[in-house]
Amino acid sequence: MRRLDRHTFAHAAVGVLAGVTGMSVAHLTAALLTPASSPALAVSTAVIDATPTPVKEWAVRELGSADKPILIGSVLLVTIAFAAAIGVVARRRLWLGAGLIAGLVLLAGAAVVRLPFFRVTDLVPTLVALVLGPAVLVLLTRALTAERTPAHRQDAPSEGAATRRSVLIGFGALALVSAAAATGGQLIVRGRTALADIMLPRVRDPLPALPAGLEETHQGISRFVTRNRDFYRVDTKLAVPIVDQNSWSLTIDGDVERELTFSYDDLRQRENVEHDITLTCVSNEVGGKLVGAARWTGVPLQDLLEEAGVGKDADQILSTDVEGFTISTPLEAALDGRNAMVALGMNGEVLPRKHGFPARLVVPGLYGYVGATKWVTRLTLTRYDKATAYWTDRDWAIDAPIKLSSRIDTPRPLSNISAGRTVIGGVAWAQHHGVAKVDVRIDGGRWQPAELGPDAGIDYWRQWFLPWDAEPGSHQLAVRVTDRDGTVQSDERATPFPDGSSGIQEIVVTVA
Ligand SMILES: Nc1nc2c(c(=O)[nH]1)N[C@H]1C(S)=C(S)[C@@H](COP(=O)(O)O)O[C@H]1N2
Ligand SMILES: [Mo]
Repeated sequence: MRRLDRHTFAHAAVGVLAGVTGMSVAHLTAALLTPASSPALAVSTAVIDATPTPVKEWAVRELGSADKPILIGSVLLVTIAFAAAIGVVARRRLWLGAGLIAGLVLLAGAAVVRLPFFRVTDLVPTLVALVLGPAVLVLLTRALTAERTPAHRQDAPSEGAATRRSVLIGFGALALVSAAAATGGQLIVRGRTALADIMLPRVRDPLPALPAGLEETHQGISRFVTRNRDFYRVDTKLAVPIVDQNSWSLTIDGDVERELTFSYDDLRQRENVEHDITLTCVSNEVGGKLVGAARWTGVPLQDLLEEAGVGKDADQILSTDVEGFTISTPLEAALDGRNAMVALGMNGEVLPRKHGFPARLVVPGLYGYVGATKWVTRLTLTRYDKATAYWTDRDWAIDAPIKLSSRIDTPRPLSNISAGRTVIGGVAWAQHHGVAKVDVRIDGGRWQPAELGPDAGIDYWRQWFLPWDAEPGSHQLAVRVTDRDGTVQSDERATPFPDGSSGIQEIVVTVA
């Protein structure tokens, strides 16, 4: 019985190695071609697409930016479990095992074919896995069986030991090859994402440099300008699209007088402008982290649309990214004079790949899912009753202005701080209306006005702080913002679905 267990383990390990070798070498192949066509990533993408909206919303909320690694990790674990079982099957029925591994790879192939931007060459990584997986399974299973054959054991013990050694060496070598291929794939993708040599277009009338923010004087308050590397990221991609700016273009079509197509250089050579805009995700909870503020460089969206000639029927801009993902934006938001733009730069740098290189939309006042299309390649003027977009197909609101909100950054919720003079501080936003006032409430008392940080316009957040003589004990701190039209942040609690969270953040801290 014991021997049987040990052998079962060995065969399960063979299955795992076959699965892992296939997946990792395929991943490396995909890294050289189209990263998202890696079979493991394609299956994860299919899982995302099949996930119902409430579950997705829960995942973004509870897992934040860990949602993708957790998803991919789960897909890998399930695959490895299947591969282990197949390894055990192959011990007695070798060709059935090989067929099952091939079946597993073909399932992943189906996920690759379903990718929205699928081209036939995207199947190359799958083919690599289709050859490697069954081959490794057959060869290792045979080697294991040979090692146990009585002929070796009795007649030529030294030969048996040699076979065992070569089996172990084979195992080790394959494990190393897999680790190297998977790591190599990741490094290649990272290398391909470097954008060091591209220059940002010159801006005709540069904005004055932003003043120093409150973070310089009050530790713990979010930076006035979110650094690109700290900027939140929300999208459906498991592999950041790697777009070649030289073959990329932006087309404006649909209900327009003339269809226009701009190359990357066309956009760079046009008059570029700068705007300070705070971007927020509809999935952000009150007090959450899915918000960032940056200075964007790019071309006014209105100029491009007017050049194309806006038709009479259109009421939405359906934007499409390089992989076919869509976002719909109310046309009015592009034409009502707000600083909507096709952005090429972020905080003085070329748009990072994660944030949409070569170009993305930024529409002040709208949540990202209705106005901030990254890797955008097409703007189609159409009607809401004719075409729908990715998130609205998943029941999120069609139009979604950002609700005004405020957040306490310091002290941290549930933290322990020492008694005495300290500050309560954070950020508040009321996009496209502007922050007029931030109030803080301590232990349910009266709302006290906080001091505001520098002002970068109505589309940009404000930092705020209130000095506080903290006395020992447990305290409740709340914050609310009022915009320049006099609208006060609502205390009515709403979940992010379907059109953004509302309510007042209230935290508890312990002072000792
Ligand atoms: N192509 C593409 N653009 C996209 C998304 C996406 O999934 N795909 N997500 C949107 C959402 S929901 C948000 S909140 C913003 C986030 O932009 P950021 O990742 O640069 O912060 O991008 C928007 N643009
Ligand atoms: Mo979002």
